[in-house]
Amino acid sequence: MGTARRCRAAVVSLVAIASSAAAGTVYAAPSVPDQGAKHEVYVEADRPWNNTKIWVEEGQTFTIEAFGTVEISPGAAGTTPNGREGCIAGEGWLVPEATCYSLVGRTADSEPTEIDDFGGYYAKETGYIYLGVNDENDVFFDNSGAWRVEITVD
Ligand SMILES: [Ca+2]
Repeated sequence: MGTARRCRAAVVSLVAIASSAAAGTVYAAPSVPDQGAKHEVYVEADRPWNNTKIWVEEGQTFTIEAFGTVEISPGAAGTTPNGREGCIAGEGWLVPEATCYSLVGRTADSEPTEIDDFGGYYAKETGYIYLGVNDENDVFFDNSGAWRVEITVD
């Protein structure tokens, strides 16, 4: 079951994440995931953003495939990563102008975008890839489930 979406893409720009290392701490920068390796992550529906812990360098391209369904409110029918067709998120949503309840992503603190079925994703800035369900910001708490996502760094 579950709708597979193949997305060639790079999403998402990033702003370098501020280091939280305390002064005097030896801090190792994250390494780029093995290129060509497929990384499996879960996008939990009950929080705005999920840090995939997949680190990409500026300009790097990657593909995203997403599977499964989540509930965007108690008892709601399962929602695939495609979201609710014909519904465009407004102000107060995680990513306004993107499809309601669709898979959205960003890198670091860059402008987020909808992860759709086509188009190339690339990291506009160096940092982690974040993914989420495009719900209204104040009603993530009643969501449940997770999409399974496979990210392959080109
Ligand atoms: Ca909700």
